[in-house]
Amino acid sequence: MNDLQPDHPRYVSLKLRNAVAAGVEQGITSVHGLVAHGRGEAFDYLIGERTRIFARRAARAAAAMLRLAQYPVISVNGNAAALVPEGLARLGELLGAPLEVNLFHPSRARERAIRSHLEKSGAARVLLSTRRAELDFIASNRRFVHPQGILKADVIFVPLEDGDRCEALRRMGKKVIVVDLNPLSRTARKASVTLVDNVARAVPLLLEEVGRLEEKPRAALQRIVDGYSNREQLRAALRCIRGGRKS
Ligand code: PTJ
Repeated sequence: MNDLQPDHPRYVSLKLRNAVAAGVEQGITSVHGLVAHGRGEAFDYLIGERTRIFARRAARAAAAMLRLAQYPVISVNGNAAALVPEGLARLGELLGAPLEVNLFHPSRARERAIRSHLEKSGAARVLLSTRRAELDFIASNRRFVHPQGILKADVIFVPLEDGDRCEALRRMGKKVIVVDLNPLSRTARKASVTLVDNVARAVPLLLEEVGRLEEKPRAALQRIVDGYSNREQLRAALRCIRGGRKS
């Protein structure tokens, strides 16, 4: 790793880049994850590398949806595991939800490395994919899931990924909350709630919101969910990227 100093003008961005590169070296992140991260960096640059109002609104709706869920599950890939392992472990703890490792680029060794990394970061229950349960409407490796995890879940939190599985999960009648810096991606457009933000900022924000909504009655949580429009927030994100409006 390079010798990165906190006074470097691009310190935070470079720190995250280092975390993903370290993930590859540790066998957690796929080499393709570096490319995906670079794409994310470009979008992050365009939104000013800070959490905008559309992400805050989405985080609130996401937190309410997770609080209302009967069986929430947190899906983890190689990039999310490298960037926010403690945050995901804490979210699982707050929600009483299992984490499930679900990869696009198949590798049993990487799945095991991610599980051990998440456990070291505090996760109580980490599931791996199985050949006993498959999702409908999807052909990629992501179709293999755990029967007590994504297959059973009614609400799934998915920090960044490709779009196929999001679409499949929605077609199976599940609610999907995603983090994706690209508001034009299929994942962003197909999700129930999309936080257009860096996963490194979005997960702490979501943790805060989930904590804040702990005591809220179900009817109030439902009103938050009902009042949210993902399409509107994606439009707001696009306006922000085009520089047409302060968001
Ligand atoms: O670990 P695996 O095998 O499951 O593979 C994971 C990757 C990410 C490689 C795989 O899912 C993939 O190829 O994803 P895509 O199709 O490149 O999509 C990644 C999306 O995440 C893009 O829309 C990026 O803009 C977005 N993204 C990248 N980094 C971040 C991000 N969004 C939020 N925060 C980030 N740090």
